[in-house]
Amino acid sequence: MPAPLSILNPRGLALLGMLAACGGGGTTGPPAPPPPPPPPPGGGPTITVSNSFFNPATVTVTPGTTVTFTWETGAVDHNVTPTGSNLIPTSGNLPATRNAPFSFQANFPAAGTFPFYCSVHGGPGAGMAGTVTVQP
Ligand SMILES: [Cu+2]
Repeated sequence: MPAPLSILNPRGLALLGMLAACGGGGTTGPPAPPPPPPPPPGGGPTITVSNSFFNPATVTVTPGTTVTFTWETGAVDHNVTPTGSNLIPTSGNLPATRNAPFSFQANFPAAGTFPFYCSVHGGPGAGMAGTVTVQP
């Protein structure tokens, strides 16, 4: 007389274990949202160079911040001239006028006040002028 087939033989237990393992690994949720766009280099603000003003004209940042000056589309004949002896770090001075598209970055490693103007459309503290204030 043959032995009855047992449902609890070792092979059957292994099969049950495999079925259980398949239950929890699925990825059925909605796809993850796309990551946010990266911050600008240096993490600092952008000053837009327009016809004929800086926007914003004044920014306040902490030491180590990089400020980006970006010529707005259509902006022509502008420069960034430091007022007095407080040269804008990194770039120092941009005496030559530039037309869009143009952009440059200046890092401000230390506290201070850095006024600037466009020598074509402004003067020290007047017209097309602005200030970067760096304070801890
Ligand atoms: Cu200008």
